[in-house]
This record gives sequence, C-alpha cells and structure tokens, in this order.
Amino acid sequence: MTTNTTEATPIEATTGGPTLPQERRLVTAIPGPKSQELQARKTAAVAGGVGTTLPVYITAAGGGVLVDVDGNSLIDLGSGIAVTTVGNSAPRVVQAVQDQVAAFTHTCFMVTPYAGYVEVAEALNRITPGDHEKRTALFNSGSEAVENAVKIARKYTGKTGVVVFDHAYHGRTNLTMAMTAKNMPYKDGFGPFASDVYRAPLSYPFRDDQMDGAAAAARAIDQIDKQVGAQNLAAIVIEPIQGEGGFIVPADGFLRALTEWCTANNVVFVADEVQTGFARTGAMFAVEHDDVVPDLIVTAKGIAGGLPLSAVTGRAEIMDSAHVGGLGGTYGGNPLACAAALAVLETIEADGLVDRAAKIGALMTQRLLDLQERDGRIGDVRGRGAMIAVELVRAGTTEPDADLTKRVAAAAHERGVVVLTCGTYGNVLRFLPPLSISDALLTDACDVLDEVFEVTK
Ligand code: PLZ
Repeated sequence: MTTNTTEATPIEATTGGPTLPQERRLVTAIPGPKSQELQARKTAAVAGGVGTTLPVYITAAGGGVLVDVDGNSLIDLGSGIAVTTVGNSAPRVVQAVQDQVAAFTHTCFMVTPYAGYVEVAEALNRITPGDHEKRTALFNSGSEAVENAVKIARKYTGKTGVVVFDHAYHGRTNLTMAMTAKNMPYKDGFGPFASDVYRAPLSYPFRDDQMDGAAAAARAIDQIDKQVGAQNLAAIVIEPIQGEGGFIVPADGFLRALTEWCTANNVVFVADEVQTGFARTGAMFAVEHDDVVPDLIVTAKGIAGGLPLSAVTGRAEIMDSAHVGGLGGTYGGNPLACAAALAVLETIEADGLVDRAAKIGALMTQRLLDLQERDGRIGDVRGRGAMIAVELVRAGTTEPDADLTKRVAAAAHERGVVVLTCGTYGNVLRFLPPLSISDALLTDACDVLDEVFEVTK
C-alpha cells in the first residue's frame, strides 16, 4: 500500500471512517503526482473499457471526505454512486465485518446456510413498503438482482414481456443492457441484446411541458397496450426516481397509475430502488413519497455500506413461484455483506439518517435554487432528500449543455469536490453525499459550486 509521505500532508491516511479530519484540503494539483503514477499503471494494466471519472487514488474515506495517495482530502458528493450512504468505513459496519471475517468468510448459502442471510431477508421484508407477506432473495450486484426480478415475474405470470422506460438504467449484463436506455457508453457494440423488452415514455416534467402524472401514465399505458399487450407482459420495471438517466422525478400520480394498471392486468410492478433505496431520498425507499407499494422491490448499493449485496423483496406468492433451486448463485448473500447490511440498517435507525437525508436535501436545494436565480444555465433543480441534481442548458432554452456540465464537474474536481454527472444528454450534475457528511462540509461544497459556475461563465 502506498502511504502518504508528502511533507506538507500530515494526514495519516491509513484508517478511514468518521474520525478522519473533516476538511477539504488540497496539497497538490488534482490529480497529484502519485495518483498520476497510479493512473499510468492503470492504463497499462486495466482493460481500457473500465473508465474512471476522477483519477485520484483513494487511501481512506469517512464522514464526508475521501483522502488520496497525495494527501489531498476531497469532499465526497458521490458516495461511490450512492453506495456509502451511511458513510465510508462506518463504525458499526467495520465492526460487524471484522467480526464476521474472523468467524467465517463463506460457506455458500445454498450449501450450508447461516443466520445473517435470513436476518437480512427478515429485515428487508419488514422495512420495505406494504404489510403483505413477503420473501427476499439475495444477490451480489444491482444488475443481478434486476435480472432475478424479471426471472421471478416471468415464472409467476407465465408471460415474458418486460416494459422499461425512456432514460432508464438497470445495469450492464445482457438482459439489463437491453433494459437500459442509453447506448453510449453502456451498450454500443455489445449486442445482440435480450429480447422481449419494450420501452415506454416516462414522466419527465422538465422536458414534457410539466405534463401531469395521470396524463403521462395514460400516454405510457396506451403505448404499452398498443405495442405489447398486457396479456404478453410479465413486468413493468421502473426506477421511482431515475438515477443514471438524470435524477428524473416523475410527476405526482405517475407511478401510482402504473401500479394500478399492473394490478388490474396481472403484471408485476417492479421498483428498481438500487440507487434510491435506504434513506437516500429522505424516506427509506423512494416509492414511499408516491404512496406506492411495489409487487417486487430491487435493492443494492446503499444496502451494505460498500460490500457487494443486492436483493429482490416482494409478495410471497410471486417470490415463491420460482421452483426450489431456481434462484441463487455462489456468492449471493455473502456472510460479510450480510453482516454489513445489518449494521447499515442499525446505523440508519440509530443515527436518524432518513431525517438527515431530508435536511441535507433542504440545505443543498436552497443553495442550488439561489444559484439558479443568478444563473440561467441551470434549467432545473430537482431530486428528493440527498439525491439532488441540476440540469444544465443553454440559458433561456431547454437545450442540453453537456459541454458546460463537463467543465463544471472538472472545475469542482480541481477544487477538491467530487461530483458526478448523469443524464441521457450528459447535462445533469448530480449530488449524492454520504449522509454522514457535516453541514460545514456541505456548505463548503456549495461555496465551491458557486465559484465553479462563476468561472465557467
Ligand atoms: N439499477 C437504478 O442505478 C447502478 C452504474 C454505474 P450494479 N448504477 C450505477 C455504471 O456506470 O456502471 C444501477 C442503478 C439502478 C441497477 C443498477 C445496476 O447496479 O450494482 O452496478 O449492477
């Protein structure tokens, strides 16, 4: 491991967690020399298709900061794409994983099981929306869980069609590439893709003249009726707030109308909460904002504080329709990931992180709305809780400005604030701070954003 030996950097970046100094602190250019050296090695060793947004190499992280090999301390507004929601190396997670790794690392739940898997299933059955009887199956990645939700819905309904939406992101495996909307970089040249996947129009208030939720749902349902037919359709899969597609919050009533149509037509309604789940949006799950109870809910990312874990949770009769042995995988519900997940849930509750997400959202949204008043290039400020974005356009129009978005992100990175971009048009700057971040760091990050919008004029 490379330790920090730069004279100007007293930060001992070997242990992460919330006790790391909570400050933005730049001691080299970004990326610094050691990061650049590692990046050169990466180029020589790692497949070119695996990109990096910001090539600073991290040695420790926690609270609201990422510390790199050059001793820079950056403000984290990305949480490793909505994963370290409880914070990096959150103390309960560290302790639980350390205890588990010393006890046993793996047996394969399908061979000789262990309690952690069952406890995570019980917890998910309890905390996901709806008081019906539920079952859960555990997997490793978000994509894998989405695939399994589709398998289960097909088995249950005896039908095969799957409807997804414009701007959707569901993963990079073959079936989930078919379900993901955007060609570059996710799909280009990687086909042929899985069949029987159909795309319907979304509710995208900023880009559909603020069409109301009922009208947007009617438009989608009409297209589904005409182009697929409920009698051929196993599932509708939708992100309650789209993530990679641009942090698109559908108009009120859109999701609810879709669920009602699904219920009336024996179609399984699947909420992909991989990015929105686990307190991120100021509710445990984003569908709660819409008062929607999905048949199946897919979770990953924030579930286990950075350990790979994902889940499908839902109505017992649907989940149990798959034959014994039909669901599984060598590592699904790995003991370390399960221990981490239980510690994550405890942390969310003990630290009041659902409320914290709402407060972070209120603070950042106000700052971004103030900025929007001064800057016509911010077309839209949107999101829920600590899942917030600005959509950048040519001032006075809705024409996407991807180039500006790149420049703004780069200027933030240079100043030590890790932000991510997203959106079909590449023009959305998104913020996913860990819920362990302090108000002081958030305010500093917002000051930096004010500055970068100024210098990119
Ligand atoms: N569903 C809603 O957001 C993953 C992808 C990053 P995996 N999003 C980040 C990238 O470029 O690969 C995601 C998601 C939603 C499914 C997934 C897939 O989750 O754990 O990446 O497979």
